[in-house]
Amino acid sequence: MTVLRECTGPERDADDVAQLWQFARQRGMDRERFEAALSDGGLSAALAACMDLAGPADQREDQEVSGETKSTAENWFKDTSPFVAHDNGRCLEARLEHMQGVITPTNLFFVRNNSVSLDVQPDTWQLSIEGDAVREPLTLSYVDILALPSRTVVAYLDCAGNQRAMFDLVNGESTEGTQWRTGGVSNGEWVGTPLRDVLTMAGIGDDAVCVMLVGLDTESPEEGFRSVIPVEKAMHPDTLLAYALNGETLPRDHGYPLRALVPGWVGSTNVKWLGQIVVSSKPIWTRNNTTSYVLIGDEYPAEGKAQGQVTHCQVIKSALALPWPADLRAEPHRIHGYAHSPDGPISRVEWSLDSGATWQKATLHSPQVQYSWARFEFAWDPAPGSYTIMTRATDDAGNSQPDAIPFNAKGYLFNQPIPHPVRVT
Ligand SMILES: Nc1nc2c(c(=O)[nH]1)N[C@H]1C(S)=C(S)[C@@H](COP(=O)(O)O)O[C@H]1N2
Ligand SMILES: [Mo]
Repeated sequence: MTVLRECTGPERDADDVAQLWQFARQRGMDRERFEAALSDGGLSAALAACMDLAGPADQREDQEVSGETKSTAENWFKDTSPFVAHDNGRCLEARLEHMQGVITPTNLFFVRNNSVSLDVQPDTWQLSIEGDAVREPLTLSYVDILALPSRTVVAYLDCAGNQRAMFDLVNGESTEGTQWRTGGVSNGEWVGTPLRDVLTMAGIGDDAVCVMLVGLDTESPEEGFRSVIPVEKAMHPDTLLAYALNGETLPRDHGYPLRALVPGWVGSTNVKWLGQIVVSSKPIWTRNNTTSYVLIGDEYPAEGKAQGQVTHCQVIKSALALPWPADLRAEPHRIHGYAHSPDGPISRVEWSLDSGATWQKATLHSPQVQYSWARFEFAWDPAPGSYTIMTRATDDAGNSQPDAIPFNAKGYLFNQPIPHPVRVT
């Protein structure tokens, strides 16, 4: 497509080739063949040659080992054993205690599906950009997207329902939905093209108010899992159409070939297996901003056609990287955990053994880049007994986890300090 050439200036060529070579290599192409395609027909010829290959090397191996297309009842592509499975195996909760660093390895990255994981073929896949607030509706192929200028963003992805089980476990209030404890969140390094570049190419108008991102899922409660974000967030340079996670092609469970990355916003806005983008001059009301992902409760006034207050940004949280409950020996430990806030870097994490009557300061591991979470640690040398350890995070903007939050029926955005049960023997 001509779009490719118009959006890649000559100064980007070296970058684009390096990026494409990384992609080609993952699909099992050798350098000689890559160079040949490149000199024959440039970037698009090299990409076309990649498309002739079966798929990312790691995923191909999976299929060979099992001797068939990996399709358990739940259609996972990744090994599900490191996770806690929920909803008949439809959702995979990460175990924070398996994570050793700041970036969550892809094999430990949580998965939240309303449908099953899709197996999309990139050579026939297309993304359409349409709606009454674009002047030049567009259709882009995978090849087109990969050739656009890219951006790398480190960001955590936190499900609106992460920590939902705590409404019950901590506050004794039962809520509807997947009973995530602390692992409906992970932190990744994403590469993609800024959504705003694609919207600009499509001639987005001044009258645009919102952008609807639509997935290709056929089985989710609404055909095509979708999410509506305001135009300001859609045009933010860090909002991406992401095709890589942690240095590799985006895995199928995480939305291959293309997903939205909406940093700091609830997980559901990060639509996977994208197929369509609708730019609208009027608000759009759909399941995911009227009945789902909406705070329904006395303290939350309803907005528009929603049953309550629509979720957008995530909230400041912290959690320990320990099993629930944790069993520890009576000896010195370094206890770890993670904290994140959409409003700025974490400046402080404190921990308490007496349900928040007194607090001690934990150490933060490293500076936080972009929308990354922070890893923290503290030393603890317990005697045998039963404990709860509570943690509380504060960010640079002065926000702290609140002592108590109002109930909402679907259990979103829990962020009270969690009393994590620990037995020491
Ligand atoms: N197409 C599609 N996109 C989706 C979903 C889905 O079910 N279908 N689930 C959403 C929800 S609720 C979350 S929390 C995140 C989870 O992303 P992950 O599975 O890559 O961790 O994806 C979002 N994007
Ligand atoms: Mo979610």
